[in-house]
Amino acid sequence: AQNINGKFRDILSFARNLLILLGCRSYDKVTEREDYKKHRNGDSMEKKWWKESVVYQIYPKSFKDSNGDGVGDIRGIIQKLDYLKELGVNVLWISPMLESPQDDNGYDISDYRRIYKEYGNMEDYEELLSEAHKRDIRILMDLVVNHTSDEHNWFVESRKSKDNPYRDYYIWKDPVNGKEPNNWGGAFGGSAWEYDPQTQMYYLHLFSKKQPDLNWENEKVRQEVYDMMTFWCEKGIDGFRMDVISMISKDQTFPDGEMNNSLYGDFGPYCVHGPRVHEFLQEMNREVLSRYDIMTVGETSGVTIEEAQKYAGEAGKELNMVFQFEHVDNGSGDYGKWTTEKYDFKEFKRIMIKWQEELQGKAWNSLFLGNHDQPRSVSRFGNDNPAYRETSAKMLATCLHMMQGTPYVYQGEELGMTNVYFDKLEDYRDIESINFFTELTEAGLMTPEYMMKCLMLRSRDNARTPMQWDDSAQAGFTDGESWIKVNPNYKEINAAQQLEDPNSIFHYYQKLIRLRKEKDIIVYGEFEPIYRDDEQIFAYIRRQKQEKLLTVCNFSDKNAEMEIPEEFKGAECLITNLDRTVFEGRIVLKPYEAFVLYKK
Ligand code: TEU
Ligand code: CA
Repeated sequence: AQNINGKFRDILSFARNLLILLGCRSYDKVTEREDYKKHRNGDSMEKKWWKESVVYQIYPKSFKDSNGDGVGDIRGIIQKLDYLKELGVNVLWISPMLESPQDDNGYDISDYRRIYKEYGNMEDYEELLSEAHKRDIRILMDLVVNHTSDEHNWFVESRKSKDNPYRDYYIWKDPVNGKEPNNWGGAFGGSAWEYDPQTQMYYLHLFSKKQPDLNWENEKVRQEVYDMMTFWCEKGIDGFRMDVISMISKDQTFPDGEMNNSLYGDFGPYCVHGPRVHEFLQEMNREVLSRYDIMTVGETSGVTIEEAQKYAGEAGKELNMVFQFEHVDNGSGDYGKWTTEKYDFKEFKRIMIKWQEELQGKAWNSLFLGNHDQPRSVSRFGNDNPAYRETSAKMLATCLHMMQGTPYVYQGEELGMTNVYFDKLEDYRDIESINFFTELTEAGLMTPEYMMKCLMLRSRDNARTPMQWDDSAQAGFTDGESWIKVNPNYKEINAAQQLEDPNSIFHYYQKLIRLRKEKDIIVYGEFEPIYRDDEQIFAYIRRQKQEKLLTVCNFSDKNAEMEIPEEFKGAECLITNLDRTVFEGRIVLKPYEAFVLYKK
């Protein structure tokens, strides 16, 4: 069967090349393809559409509900494509919309070729693709192939018997001394092993017990994944965001992990950047990715600079880029993210500079401060006190969008949406938050009061409250009962109000995105930090031939003094979040002040 599939893909690829040669595909597709091949063959830091892009992440459940059932859906996204076009983004990463029991809001897929019924159907998805493409907006699918749902047919079969043909699609182990095969803890609390009485064995699930890990050692599993990816590429999707792709290869000895303060052992050293991960991704590239001019970004929690150069090296043998998480994992405590510790600005700056300096010319950066797993960026890294919220949100955007790499805007970040700070457990929906509240308080490791404070600051639900479209009931997200409460500040913070206000955060993002399109230096310029050890200011210069760009950001709620470098005398101010007019000599920055100077 594998052989036939491989042959099928070869025929497909030959036919597509023939069509291109016969000019049946538009010219730009051909150039992109040639262009892409050049990149794939490891040419230098060449120009690529995905390097010049700005990506907008949509969490479909919370974006826009079109049929009043309180859950976002595909038709709701279609309704908002013009809003996204207005913002200026040109790629959408949409969190999973495939069939799922929603144990982890869609990151538990039970059918890779069917749209989740509450989001719509295949026709809706095809209409979304064509409507987006009409607006020159590309769409990335969220590829979740480290695990499936336990309701996927493969797992339903696999758990039936030890000799079922699907048994080895998953990772099954015998009990050891009547207990779990090792001490690994799951990322959502509890053991990473679930006992299945039907065959009296344990299966591995690094996430929830309804998310059994696929066995990537099994070539049949890999073939199934490549066939499914080809199916979606043939439908015209423009790429993949790859969920926890750094975890697909496990150390086959499955040894116990370090306890480091928690109730279970750490699986990280044995499941992240495992022994065959690059072999598998190079195979995926040969079998699927290299046959299409698509964009790929790997979610590689725990990635280092060295690993990133393998996953996303300019040679293009694996992926185009990866997400690193050092900057958002900064400030973790004994129980990981469950702490009330504020992040450390100097450490944040050191990490961001490291990734800029050590990847440039070797691999491509993804730039983000927020996503569906992180607290709202203005609450975490800025200041959501009404006096500073807008200025600090614009400052954070300036700092991120003037760097080298592809910027990612998380839905609502362009409005300066804030954490919701739910103070009742029943308002939470996220499996990770609810499981850890129970686990850490029942084990007596945290008081319920302290853990509630941690949830209010760090729960993923802070990023999952409905998008705030206007000041009507439920923020214009739904005219039904929303699956999760709307943030009460929607009356002050919403898209309608900001579209009317030329000085809104929305229009500031729109200008930053436009600058990236207009000025090559923002995409391809060399990165050079200045004020490296300053405790308040994050400043850096971008250089390209005789052009230069200076970005200055005051990350503090205090004034900050600095000297504008002489070489920027007479420079043009491209954008600023306050009303400064003098950009020379010694200046005093106001709290959260940011600006960008440009000189040819
Ligand atoms: O997240 C992987 C991951 O590491 C998460 O545990 C995340 O970093 C953590 O929750 C932050 O506290 C991916 C998806 O982005 C996430 O939504 C899924 O829950 C997870 O994989 C399992 O698919
Ligand atoms: Ca709906």
